[in-house]
Amino acid sequence: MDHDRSSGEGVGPQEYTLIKMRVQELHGKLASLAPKVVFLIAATLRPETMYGQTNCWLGPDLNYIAVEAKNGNVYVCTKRAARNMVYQGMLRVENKVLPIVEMKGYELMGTKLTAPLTSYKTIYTLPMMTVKEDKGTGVVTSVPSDAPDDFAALIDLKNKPALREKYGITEEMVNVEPVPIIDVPEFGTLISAPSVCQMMGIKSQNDKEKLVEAKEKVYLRGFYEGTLIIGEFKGKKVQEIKKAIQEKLVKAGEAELYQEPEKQIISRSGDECVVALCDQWYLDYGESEWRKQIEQSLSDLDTYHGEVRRNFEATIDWLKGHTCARTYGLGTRLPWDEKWVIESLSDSTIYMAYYTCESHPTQRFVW
Ligand code: A2H
Repeated sequence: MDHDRSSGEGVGPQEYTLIKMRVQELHGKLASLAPKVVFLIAATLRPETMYGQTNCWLGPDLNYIAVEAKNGNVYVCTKRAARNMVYQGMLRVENKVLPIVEMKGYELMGTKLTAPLTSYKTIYTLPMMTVKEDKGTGVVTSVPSDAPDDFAALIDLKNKPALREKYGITEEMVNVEPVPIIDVPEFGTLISAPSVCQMMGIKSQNDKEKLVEAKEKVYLRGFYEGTLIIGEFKGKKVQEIKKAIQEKLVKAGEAELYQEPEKQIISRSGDECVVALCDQWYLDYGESEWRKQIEQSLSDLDTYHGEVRRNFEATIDWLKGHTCARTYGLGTRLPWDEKWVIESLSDSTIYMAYYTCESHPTQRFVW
């Protein structure tokens, strides 16, 4: 909780879609994993762009591990991502990271992968210098049509034979072109990221400041005004079908949902915090009968000011499941599940109703 943190107060969870990219042939450090099925799992916020994947980015100097997933497959990602996953029921062993193989990004370069939705039958792992170890899984799927970062890193590899050589990348591996997947009215039939990069004179992933500006232009327009021009959701607005594509991928076993703190959180005991999937009691403020009653009460109330009424209405609309119990601290035990203690602010909200019929006077005043 917020007051248990020494940094990262107010930081919430960020959900990513993990795209499962199947390793076609197990070589080098991955050879010992045979006959298991091995996936590089790429974290994306834009599952609707997966039709345009052309390659996969790894940080050449980052550390990666292979871990066993719940379904018996093997996942390759950073240790930090695996540490979040073991608390989200995604891996075979829970609450502890057990790497089967450890490797550097450069040891995985040029790996052949099969990725969902893209028209390229094989895509390759390639180096990108700006992949961060402390974000997502450290595996990034590349959609150069709609992500300026991806486009810039790809042209770097196409233009620089020495860079390719350093990581054992052949010309064939970078012989891919951005695929038009999203139509943005202002950009016409041009593909967003390449045309904005060209307009702004971006020639490499080192043009960092210009890339920040290019990304702002491309992402906002692509997300709010874009229409998909490929696949089964062709003709639909990106905003409307993002969730449907995510669900379709998850259902087909081609993706998983994963969460991590949106920024680093350090606990007061000095540990880096993770997002864990835990059992939790909720106050069901969204329950329709309760909601009807509270809306009726509000309409009978003189709020003296329209602003107050609007604030109430907005909160009633927004408030759904509210977590109300924790496993430690001061407070009253939850009567029907005694390992939980009612969180003090929730207690003040419900005790007027609850203690009218079920009284625990001695516990209530232990502070
Ligand atoms: B997105 P946020 Cl088409 N290092 O996926 C650097 N970048 C990373 C990363 C890491 N460790 N992990 C994920 N990412 C990228 C697709 C895409 C993305 C498109 C357009 C925009 C976009 C294809 N690349 O992201 O800092 C991944 O790229 C723009 C926000 O958590 C991921 O989604 O906001 C995005 O950054 C997550 O960035």
